[in-house]
Amino acid sequence: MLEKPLTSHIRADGVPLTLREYELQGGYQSVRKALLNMTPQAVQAEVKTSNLRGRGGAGFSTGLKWSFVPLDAPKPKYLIANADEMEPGTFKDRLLLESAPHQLIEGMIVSAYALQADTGFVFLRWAYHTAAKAINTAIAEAYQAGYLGQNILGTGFNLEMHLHTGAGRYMCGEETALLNSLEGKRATPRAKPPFPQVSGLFGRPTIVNNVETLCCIPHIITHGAEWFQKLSLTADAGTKIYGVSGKVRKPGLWELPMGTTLRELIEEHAGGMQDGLSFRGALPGGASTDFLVRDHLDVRMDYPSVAAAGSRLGTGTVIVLDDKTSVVGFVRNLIHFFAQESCGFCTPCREGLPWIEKILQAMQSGDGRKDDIPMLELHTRLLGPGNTFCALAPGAMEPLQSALKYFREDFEAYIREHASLEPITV
Ligand code: L3W
Repeated sequence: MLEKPLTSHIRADGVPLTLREYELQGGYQSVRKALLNMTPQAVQAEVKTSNLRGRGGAGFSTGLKWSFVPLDAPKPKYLIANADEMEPGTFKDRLLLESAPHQLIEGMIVSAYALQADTGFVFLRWAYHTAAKAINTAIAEAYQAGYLGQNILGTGFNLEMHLHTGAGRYMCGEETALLNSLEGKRATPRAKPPFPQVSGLFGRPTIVNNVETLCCIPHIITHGAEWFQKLSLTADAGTKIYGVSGKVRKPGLWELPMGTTLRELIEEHAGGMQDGLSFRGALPGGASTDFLVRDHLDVRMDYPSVAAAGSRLGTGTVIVLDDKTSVVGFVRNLIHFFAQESCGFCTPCREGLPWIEKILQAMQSGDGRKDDIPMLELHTRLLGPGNTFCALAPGAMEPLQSALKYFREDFEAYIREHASLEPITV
């Protein structure tokens, strides 16, 4: 049976399969199995048993999230694929969207059936033009084949599906900001509770799942929860599409068993560091995670193991820091991104991130002051969990606080030696 289910239908040239080609390779089997032979409750139970956790960054149990949707609530009910992939260093959903669009549509049909949702949206990052074409074509083909629309496979189940491209804001990856955006409002997050499962799009029950999460669903339903669990090396089930970027020999994406070590990812799959460089640290799951360092190379890349090492698996797409890149510049670059992408709704995030960027910029320009480090540390707390409206600013503080912990001497050297450390590549 498939060891790499999510990428098994992806051709070497990346061109997506047509619906017919996809069906010939076993595609849409799970739609037949679920709609013709299973109750929505049974589909939900299988997903819950599979231990699938959300692949967008938070790792929340998918089965548990689904269970909060009132099955008997009147329609409309919505299912949204969060395809607003903008986390720095993260490009895993892009692969699935561009090269395996029918897998996502299949996952959405089965998930919508399990939730008794009647409308699906793919909320797509604006810049993903190739993905937009692929998804539009796949949706049209699925309508034509009777997998979408009214009375699907003669079962009486109806599902309409739409592609919605965002305006290119990181904030829209946060599920409630995404909902506001989809409603035509400014993309600021909403207070939770109520969670979208109960009151989401236009106040109706709504599930927002990441693309990779939804792409696991057809395989769980076709092959079973137990099979899915066994794909993993650890208690967190399934495979994971890991990525590595930074100054490694072969940056890229690989579908591997959940729990593959950081060392295997970097040394084996990414081919190790480029000539003349050595590994200094890595952000394991996109930019809004804490650094792991050399001592952590044997950490298994699953949710609890990375958490035990003081970070988060996040999106599982690793950004590597080498010994010739300025740590201060590396972190400043990330803070610049988060400052630019702040929605401006809450003060710590709106005012704090540009302030931090200014301090780091001053350090790099040779104007660093002795009290900059305590000031940065204070800000990691002021913008930390509990002090902001959503996870954007606390996420942005993760690389900064862990850089101050592991690479403090670099910040001190900038202040001591002023600009003499420049120019260093970022
Ligand atoms: C019901 C509760 N539902 C949580 C649900 C919630 C959501 C999911 C996760 O941010 C992270 C963030 C980024 N009753 C619930 C509940 N839920 N408690 O579970 O919720 P949450 O709040 O833990 O996280 P989030 O707001 O979804 C995601 C981090 O991921 N990240 C960013 C990734 C960004 C992308 C992108 O490019 N679009 O992937 C990377 O690490 O910092 O911490 O559905 O409703 N009691």
